[in-house]
Amino acid sequence: MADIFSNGYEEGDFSAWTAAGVSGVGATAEVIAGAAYAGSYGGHFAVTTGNVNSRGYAYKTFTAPANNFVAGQARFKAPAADAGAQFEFFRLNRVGTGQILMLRCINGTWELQIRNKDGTFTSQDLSAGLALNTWYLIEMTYDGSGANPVGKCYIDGVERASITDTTTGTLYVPDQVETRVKEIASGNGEAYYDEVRAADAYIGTGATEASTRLAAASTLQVVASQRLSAKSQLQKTVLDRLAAQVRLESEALGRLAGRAALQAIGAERLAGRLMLLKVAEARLAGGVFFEGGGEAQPVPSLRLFGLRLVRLVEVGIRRLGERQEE
Ligand SMILES: [Ca+2]
Repeated sequence: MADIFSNGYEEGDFSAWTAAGVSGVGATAEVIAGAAYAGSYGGHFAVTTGNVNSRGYAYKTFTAPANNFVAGQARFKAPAADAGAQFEFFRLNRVGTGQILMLRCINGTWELQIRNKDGTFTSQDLSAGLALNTWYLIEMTYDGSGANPVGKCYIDGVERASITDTTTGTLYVPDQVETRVKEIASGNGEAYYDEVRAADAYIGTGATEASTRLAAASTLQVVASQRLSAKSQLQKTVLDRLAAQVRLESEALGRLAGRAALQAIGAERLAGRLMLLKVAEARLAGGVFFEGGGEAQPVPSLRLFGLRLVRLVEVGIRRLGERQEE
């Protein structure tokens, strides 16, 4: 399925259309915000009562598809003013010939009308009517690929009418889509249109090309953001590894510091032992101990030994003296 034409009146005017305007008396054709189904604008068409054959319209002409299949689709809303009116609405036309398929309303009955190859017209009521003041997705398809052309009307993706043209004559494949209101007999006729499309196959309720593009763009953004997320995950992993490495190095440093502290204690013990060895050496060498290059000092224990010895000698002398006096 390929779109031939797609327009939601978002230009704010009919500049995307081949032609637009009014014919007769009491007719309106305008692009207004109040007619928007989507976006900011929609097409609004109206004819006041009593102006038979007056119309407001906008049509887009294109090259008829080579497969002889044309679909026309639009968001469509008929306001309460249409009750009891007889009006023409959505159409697929053949330039130079006129209407090929048309949605119209006769006193509240909605019908599809087809132009047969022999130039006669056949109508068929839709199997379900359209409520007023309600947006519908309307679609008409003309399939001229077989011996007998078939015209169909779908409402919200459900087939509501199907007419097969069994006449003989000239095949006219539509090459124009038209949003319009034309008074057939009486009443106030009015319609809102938006998101009008023409395609070379049944369009259905799927997304418009524009929304498909938006969806594709958003998918790309999702992919991009997933890649960013994956990249940031990798960066996080690298950062985690760096943090783990720093932690390991910090622990190793702590162990080194502990070892250094132990070595310091060991060095102190060694120094103390060395001191004891020096004292012992000094005792052996004659009772003096040199510390830090200072004066020779008697080793305290030797001095005490000496003092005791002196005292013993004194005591011995005194006892000898006392014995001689006896
Ligand atoms: Ca719109």
